[in-house]
Amino acid sequence: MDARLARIAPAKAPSGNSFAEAVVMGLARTPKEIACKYFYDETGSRLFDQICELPEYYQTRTERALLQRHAPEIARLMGPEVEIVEFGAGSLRKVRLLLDALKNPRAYTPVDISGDYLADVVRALGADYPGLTLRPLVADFTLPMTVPALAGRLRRAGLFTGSTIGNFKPDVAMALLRRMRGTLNGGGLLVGVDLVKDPRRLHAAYNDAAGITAAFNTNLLVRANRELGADFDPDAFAHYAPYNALAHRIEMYLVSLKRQSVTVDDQRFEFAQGEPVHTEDSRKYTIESFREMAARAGFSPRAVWTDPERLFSIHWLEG
Ligand code: AVJ
Repeated sequence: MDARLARIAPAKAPSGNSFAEAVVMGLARTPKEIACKYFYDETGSRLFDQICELPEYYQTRTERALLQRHAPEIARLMGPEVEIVEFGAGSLRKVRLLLDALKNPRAYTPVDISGDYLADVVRALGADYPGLTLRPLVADFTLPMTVPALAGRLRRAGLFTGSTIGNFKPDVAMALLRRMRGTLNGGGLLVGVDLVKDPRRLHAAYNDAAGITAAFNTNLLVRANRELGADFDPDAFAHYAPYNALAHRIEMYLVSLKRQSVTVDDQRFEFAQGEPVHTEDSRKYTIESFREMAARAGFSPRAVWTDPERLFSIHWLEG
């Protein structure tokens, strides 16, 4: 390990059995559910990167283009000498667009639940930005957490991209934004938000022809088999992801294709033919509905950028 990486603050690992608990408790419920944050083991993180490249998944490329186009203005709003704190950092590809535009960025603190993956991508970023203090934190940002100040008590700017906010129920999303506002100590937050649109476009984005989203969804079962010794037959479950136009959300399920029983952690779970396991909601907002929620969370919504087709939006919220 080189000197710069050695200065990284010790990573806080999430508790070891949380996935086991989530599966066992989620399958005991009616309807059955497994929280979407468990998609992101290393395989899941890599499948998600493949989703981002799909022709149907317009979100990532639209957001990236918006970031690229407006980076100079965003950099001005964030100001010089900042510490960037990114919630759910993923592949770290988007932050580069900002780092290249920011005036003398001092530190970067990516927070992600996928520890091995984070270590990998941080190593690659460090090689390209020598002189930037890197502080990866392996943590579940949906839980309360403290991000200790770095030397120099740097001003913070937050990054919360990819429309990850859409995974949370509105009241939970608001509480999460409120907590992020606390973490940022008065600094602003840049949030990427997917917009309400033609339901056919949304449906296609979660039902891609190549079947990558289906593999991403089913990977939850593969992960349970590998990590928990469960005996799911992944082929006996179908990926099902309809758009609920009334509730403005994609709902993702794994549907049991037959009557079957599965054992996880010495517990048996019965599945009826056609019984769904709810694995994700991906809510879509209007520009106005998101700004309203951000304001209720204590932020002052300022600039907002969108593409000509109004597929996606990026919001600058002042702390
Ligand atoms: C990372 C939560 C924003 O909801 O679009 C992609 C995850 N799920 N395809 C989304 C996802 C299926 C993605 N988020």
